[in-house]
Amino acid sequence: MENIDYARVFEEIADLLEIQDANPFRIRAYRNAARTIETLSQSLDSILADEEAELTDLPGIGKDMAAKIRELHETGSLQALENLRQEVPGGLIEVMRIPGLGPKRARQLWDELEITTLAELEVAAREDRLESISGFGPTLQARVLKGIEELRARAGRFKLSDADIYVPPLLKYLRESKGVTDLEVAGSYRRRCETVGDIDILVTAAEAASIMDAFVDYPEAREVLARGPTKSSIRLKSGLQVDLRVVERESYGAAMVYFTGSKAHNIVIRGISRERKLKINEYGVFRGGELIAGKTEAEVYAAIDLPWITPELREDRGEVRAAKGGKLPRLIERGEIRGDLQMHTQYSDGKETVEEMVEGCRARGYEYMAITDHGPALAMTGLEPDDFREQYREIDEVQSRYDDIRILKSAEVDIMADGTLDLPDDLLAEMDVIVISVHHKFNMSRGEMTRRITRAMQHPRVNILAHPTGRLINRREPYPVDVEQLVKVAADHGVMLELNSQPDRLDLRDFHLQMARDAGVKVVISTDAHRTAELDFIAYGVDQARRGWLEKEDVANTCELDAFLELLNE
Ligand code: DGT
Ligand code: CA
Ligand code: CA
Ligand code: ZN
Repeated sequence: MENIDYARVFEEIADLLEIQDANPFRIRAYRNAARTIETLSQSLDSILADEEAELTDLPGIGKDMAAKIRELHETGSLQALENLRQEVPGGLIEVMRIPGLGPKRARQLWDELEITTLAELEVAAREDRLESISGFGPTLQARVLKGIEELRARAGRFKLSDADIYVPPLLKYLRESKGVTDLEVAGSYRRRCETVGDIDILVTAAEAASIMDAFVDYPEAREVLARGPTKSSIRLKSGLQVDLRVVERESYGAAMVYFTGSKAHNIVIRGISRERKLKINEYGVFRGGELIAGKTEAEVYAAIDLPWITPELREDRGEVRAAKGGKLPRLIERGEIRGDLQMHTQYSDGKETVEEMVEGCRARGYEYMAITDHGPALAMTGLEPDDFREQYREIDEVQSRYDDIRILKSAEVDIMADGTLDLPDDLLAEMDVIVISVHHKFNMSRGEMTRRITRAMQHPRVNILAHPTGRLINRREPYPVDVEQLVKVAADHGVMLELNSQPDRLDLRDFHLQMARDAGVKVVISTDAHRTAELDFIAYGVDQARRGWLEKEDVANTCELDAFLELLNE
């Protein structure tokens, strides 16, 4: 089992307990355990294999949790979960995840309307029956319907970071099987899309049948959806679907181009082929019946007079025109990032200390970093001005011991509903860099929200607008906001826009980044790390930046420290 599979079990228990209105401490214990497991750098299976290792040494894992982990490891299931599943209808978990609902309301729907599935919830909402329950009303009912629709629209897509858990072990397994020559992933996964519908793998092999056997026998497969001589499909236990195609060596490049897509990109290059009286498909480029290219991608593009195009750009957003004109961007690379400009510590909702975060950034070779704990508007965890001053003294102290990294004093300042900031100007004046963002009151009109944010951006000390649209992939739509207007105000007032690298944020999105770049607005790629391990999320940010056509020059935190500080003062 992967760590995330263990974590999912504990999350499910916590959800079910919450619907049952169980003791909050018990619920929290399961959630803490899930979080610990999810972010371990070592696999639980390998820890369990080690006689010496003690699970209870892990944070949030007591005796009881350790026993449950062992039970899961040994039996593949958990009695406690099975019992709960008997007691609570499984569909209520989905019901509870609809925005505006939650465990308490899911419980109410169950008690009062006997709703146990999304389908039943939808019928009840369409028949106006939710309004009759206390605490519900027409607004909530409309919101529930919208939530169900949104859920359906994105059903089945995996976040790229989740696919990244399941794909590498499968590739390793396949590469170790007999007779494999080339093996690569194509499709949206190769283009580094923020979510993937399924995984497309291409293989060349001495013997197609034996690689197909290995594929359908993959121990992590839940079911075999199709099995053929050159194409098979499986569904993994995680629910992720994988297609595997075996192709001839002389067609490998053509198949990579075709199955990498996107569909829209393929259509454009097919048009170009036609202009040249050529035919292009997954087998190659043909003049009449003669194969003129197919072995490598470069050869295929060259046959239609194009340079090789990076997969991240293959979205029909101008890449073929740019390729023709020799104007393809030289995309940013991960190694060019010199600092991380958003992260949290134990002062607010982060899990590690200032010093630990500094060590994490040094380990990644950064020259600068900003500690950006939340301001007071963030309920429960936000800091008051005095807390920031205390933290800044600690930063001075830590800084005095390191001369290879600059620790910038900062805050993630909340934008209030009226566009003012949740921290006073005298404190802002003590900061090296100021990051602002919206964390509450999302239900505004597009015009109001845009005015709110642009007003905050015009505060003379503000440097960076963080996660500008507030969306959470697969969980929350962006708040209504005019991103074009944000880009314009950013250009006019020298504000940088953040690309937040949290795999469920990736905000701004790729096409917004392209918009920012075209307007000459600098982008900052930050991780918003809440622990040092999350500093590695930068890879997801860089992937999306590449999809947004960004070059080194477009990204402020590729600058050396002095140049970056100069940008802040512009
Ligand atoms: P996904 O799986 O929804 O995240 O997105 P993709 O891009 O991986 O799409 P998928 O798995 O349906 O197909 C893989 C690639 O195969 C796709 O990017 C382009 C190519 N392809 C599939 N169907 C067609 C088609 O009808 N026409 C063309 N031109 N290409 C296609
Ligand atoms: Ca796919
Ligand atoms: Ca596919
Ligand atoms: Zn934040």
